[in-house]
Amino acid sequence: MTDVQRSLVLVKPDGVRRGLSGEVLRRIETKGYTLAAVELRTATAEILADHYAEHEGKPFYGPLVEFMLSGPVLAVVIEGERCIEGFRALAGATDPTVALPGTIRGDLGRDWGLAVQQNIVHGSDSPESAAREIGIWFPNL
Ligand code: RTP
Ligand code: MG
Repeated sequence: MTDVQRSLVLVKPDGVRRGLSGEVLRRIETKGYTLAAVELRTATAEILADHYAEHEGKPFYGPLVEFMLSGPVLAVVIEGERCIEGFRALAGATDPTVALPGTIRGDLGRDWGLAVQQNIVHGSDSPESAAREIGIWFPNL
């Protein structure tokens, strides 16, 4: 049964700073997903309050928002059959130290001893999250 999805991917400020935007896009495209939108932009406190509403109140929330404001992000909408789950598999585990080799976080990330896990990418975790997050970052899409 066909289940074409869209997912919101962000190359986070650490990924953009380290010049990994192209590498992330390459992995998305070689997996076979298509790019529906790509835009380099700087987040705002308002956007992040919406985007990370589920994490408000957690100990890492403040450092996470500060990190996400520390430089531009590459906001991307990808499209393809089961791409939400598929991109999460490409990204690997949240903690880059234990993310499996072969994944974006496992191959390209590590612990830098900083206040929050800097793990290169974000990917929507469900169809509901994807619709909500695409609406936040690309309201005209
Ligand atoms: P993402 O939302 O970025 O795709 O990552 P995720 O689903 O794997 O992780 P999530 O639980 O949604 O957490 C969002 C982001 O917050 C930072 N984080 N740091 N204990 C920590 O230091 C910690 N826990 C979460 C990470 O940047 C994580 O991706
Ligand atoms: Mg998440």
